[in-house]
Amino acid sequence: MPTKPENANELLDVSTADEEFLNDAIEGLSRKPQKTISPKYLYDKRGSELFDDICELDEYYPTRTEISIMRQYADEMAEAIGTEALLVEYGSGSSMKTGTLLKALKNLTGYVPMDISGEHLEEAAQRIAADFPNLHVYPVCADFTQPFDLPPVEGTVRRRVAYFPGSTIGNFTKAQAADVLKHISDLMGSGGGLLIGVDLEKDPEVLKRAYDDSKGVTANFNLNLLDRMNRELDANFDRSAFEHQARYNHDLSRIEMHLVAEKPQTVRLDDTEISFNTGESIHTENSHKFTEETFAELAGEAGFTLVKVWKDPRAYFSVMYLEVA
Ligand code: AVJ
Repeated sequence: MPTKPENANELLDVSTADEEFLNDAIEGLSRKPQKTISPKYLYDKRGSELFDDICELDEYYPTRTEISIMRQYADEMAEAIGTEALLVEYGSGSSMKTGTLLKALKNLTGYVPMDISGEHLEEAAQRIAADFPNLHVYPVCADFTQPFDLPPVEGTVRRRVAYFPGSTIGNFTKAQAADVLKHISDLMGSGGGLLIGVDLEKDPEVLKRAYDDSKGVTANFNLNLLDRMNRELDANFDRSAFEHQARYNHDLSRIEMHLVAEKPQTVRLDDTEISFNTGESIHTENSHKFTEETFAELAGEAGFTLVKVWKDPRAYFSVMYLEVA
């Protein structure tokens, strides 16, 4: 790891992972009729690496489409955000999208990358600090589904703006998303902003290919959760007895990822036994898709007003700018 640039501040770690992981896993896998587990547990170091691989896949259009929108409209976004802003990124900023936005923003007061994966965050924060030597970087390791405080920053902050790329908001149920958006609007405060990536509704066949790619990278990303529970929770999942599935739920406009048991089996988690019938699944992730109207309505409940929307020519993906009244 290169020497740490002096404009990269110490990582603030407020996450309480291990015992929480075990309790959440036992609680979720004991649920009837549908076993579930939070998608946040997909993102250990291996999971984050596999997700980076997913972003390179032909079938997985969101990342490259969002990057093309950022490249085309970053100046307009910077115009909407204005000067002397504090940019708080929900996610560690490892993506090119962040660099494109940081280049366009006019005399940004500071940048706060925030992620649940401390290792991933530290690397990304130091890279950003090296690429933008005049930018104060304040990495925060936190779980953004819970309220958290921002670190003290140097300089004048005229406006706090949250940056939430990747349509990660789509991973939450509507109720959870409304809570997260409320946390964001509370933290950004009156006059604050939100620049967010929102994946749009489209042909379910396109979506199923994007979440079940021909190379099996997404399958590995999903199955990695079983490896992680074996590694960190001393479980004894037989990965080869589970199959990855991506299902489109029309009523809820979402893709659902499942790990389906291919035979009856019993798995041990600590001193708890979890049994699976053939075909029974663990629901591991949702990816909700929106229209401008459905997202504006959801964000409106959290106090946001839609200001501007940028889309790609196929209207596959959008980046929206909203403000807190
Ligand atoms: C990072 C949450 C936006 O839901 O599209 C990619 C994660 N899951 N392939 C998404 C993901 C399967 C991705 N997000």
